[in-house]
Amino acid sequence: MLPIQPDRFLADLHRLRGFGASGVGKGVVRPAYSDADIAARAWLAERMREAGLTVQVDPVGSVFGLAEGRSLLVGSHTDSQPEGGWLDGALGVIAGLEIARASGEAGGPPVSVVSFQDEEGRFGVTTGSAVWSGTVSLEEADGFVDRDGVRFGAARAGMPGRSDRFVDPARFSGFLEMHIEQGPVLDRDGEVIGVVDAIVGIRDMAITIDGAQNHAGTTPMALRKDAFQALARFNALIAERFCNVVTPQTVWTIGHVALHPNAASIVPGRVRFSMQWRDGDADRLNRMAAIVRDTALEVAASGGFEVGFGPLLALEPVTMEAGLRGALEQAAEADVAGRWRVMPSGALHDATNMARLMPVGMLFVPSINGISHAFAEDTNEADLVTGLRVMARAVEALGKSAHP
Ligand code: HGY
Ligand code: MN
Ligand code: MN
Repeated sequence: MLPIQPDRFLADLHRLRGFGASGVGKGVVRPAYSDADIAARAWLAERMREAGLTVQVDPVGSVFGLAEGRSLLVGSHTDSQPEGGWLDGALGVIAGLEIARASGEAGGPPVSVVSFQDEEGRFGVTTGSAVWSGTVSLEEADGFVDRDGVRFGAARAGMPGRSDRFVDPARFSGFLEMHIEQGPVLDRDGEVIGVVDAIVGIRDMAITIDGAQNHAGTTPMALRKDAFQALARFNALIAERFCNVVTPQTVWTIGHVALHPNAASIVPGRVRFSMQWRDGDADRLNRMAAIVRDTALEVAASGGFEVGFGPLLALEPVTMEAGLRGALEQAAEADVAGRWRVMPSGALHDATNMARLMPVGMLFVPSINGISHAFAEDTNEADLVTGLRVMARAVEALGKSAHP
């Protein structure tokens, strides 16, 4: 067994939490390219150097700690949602760091580590790994804007120490990502490990509806073009129309709404909102896209509104590679027989993009009460360590089998 040190791993996880600690529970506020994110990445790069890895920060700010020669790549992301937990992404990066460190100390298989940039989609969806994998071109990504109108191109220019070269994916034999489940299944059923078989796909698009801003006291109801009412109608209609298409596993979310000018005595003239939907079936995602567009256009036409669509960001569902999945399953069975399961991921991960470049495998540990993308996100430390052990076993076994 690789000589992983659980105390060192947990101490580093807690140190990383210190960058952007929210003050509420173990929450963090560390969005991509924020001061806290940049400081956390500098700290991480130092830990990688101490572990004997060569640091390369790629053009978008993803931080790689490279082992010599051909290696497995292990990691995730260290940016957070605007309100996030301490483990989403951070767990996979620090697990990778500990495994690379332990393997280096024991003369085990070479292991490289990565923290991808903007996994949480301040600008897009898994932007750093999407650009590296070619899912999105750098030119296209540079045009993405966040909810405050900042461009990705401008934000990445503020990330210090960037190389002008991307890392060559051919140097890696595969990508392993450990993550919290972010859902209720393992916690509810008293299991400690999930081996992922597939990751759902996603579609995400900003929609703008323009009506007419006017006085809230004098404008008769029949003469209004109220952008909020248009959004409310759109929301009700898509819920009805999706019924014919979705399964109980399909999800959709309007998570960000910017109403203009957002004042009690003004009929709102404009709304910009996010429309996101996720499912394991690409065809269903595309049928939902047609419903979204048609419904928005219909609402606009019937009420005299203008509608605008932002770029449709799309990631297809992916399956995990059989060899890496098998290694994780065997490691789970050896460590926690009867207390693990195979399961899909309803959350997105950098592994989705990595599947375009190399074999990928993913491991979950439980989320207490299934909470994530919230300050209350947490996992028992014993479960974090179990995940680390299972991952280390798999890495060691893959090293022995000379995973191609
Ligand atoms: O939204 C997601 O699934 C991921 O956490 N960014
Ligand atoms: Mn994550
Ligand atoms: Mn997340």
